[in-house]
Amino acid sequence: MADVRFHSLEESAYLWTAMNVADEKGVSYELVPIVYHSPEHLKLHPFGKMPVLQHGTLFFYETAAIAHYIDKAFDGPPLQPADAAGQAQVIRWVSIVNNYVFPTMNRFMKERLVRPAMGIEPDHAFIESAQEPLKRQMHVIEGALTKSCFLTGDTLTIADSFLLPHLLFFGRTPEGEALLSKSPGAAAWVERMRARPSFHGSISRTYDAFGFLPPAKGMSWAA
Ligand SMILES: N[C@@H](CCC(=O)N[C@@H](CS)C(=O)NCC(=O)O)C(=O)O
Repeated sequence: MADVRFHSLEESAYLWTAMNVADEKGVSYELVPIVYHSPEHLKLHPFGKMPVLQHGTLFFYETAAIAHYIDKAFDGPPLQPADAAGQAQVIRWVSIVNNYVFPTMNRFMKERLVRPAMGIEPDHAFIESAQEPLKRQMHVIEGALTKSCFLTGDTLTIADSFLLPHLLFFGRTPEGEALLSKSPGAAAWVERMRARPSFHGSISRTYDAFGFLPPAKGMSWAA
């Protein structure tokens, strides 16, 4: 039996973060598909989002709480630093992803790739309005990843698992591909994340679910 269950749809970027944290920690999991906004889903998550973690009789929603719980409740390599400044750095990066990166890069990927792949007209106004924020976000990310191997230092933390889905999928858009080609620190980080054994736990579940999207042409990792 798996250590934990994730109640979610498999295409959720936040699910991938949670699975990546579990894979880094060595915690086994199973995916329990939800019926989006069904009474059962809303009972698990009053705001109708995903994923929700189940560990025995314990349930948690909000991916920051899920990641923290997996890190603290199980044996395995620590995925957060012990010192106050290191912890603050991790919280800052998780907040950056939640508040700036996810709303921009995730929506951008959907407008640029998913909608056209489904024959739906993208929101051109959003695509235009996202250009400057995307550049700013990549500038900040590149600044961190030229200084160290991972977002907050030379050891992977849960913060890296939060960023991973976004750079992977944004990198498949023309704008993401162009920005990554000018961001050697971020591009090397993507390669580094993909080379980790943890990547193969989550890739089979979520990345493959987006196999219908066009791969980024210049990126060796996007094929
Ligand atoms: N603050 C939530 C956000 C989770 C979230 O937005 N998940 C997306 C999937 S990646 C979702 O539930 N989307 C469905 C919706 O917004 O209705 C968390 O950290 O877990």
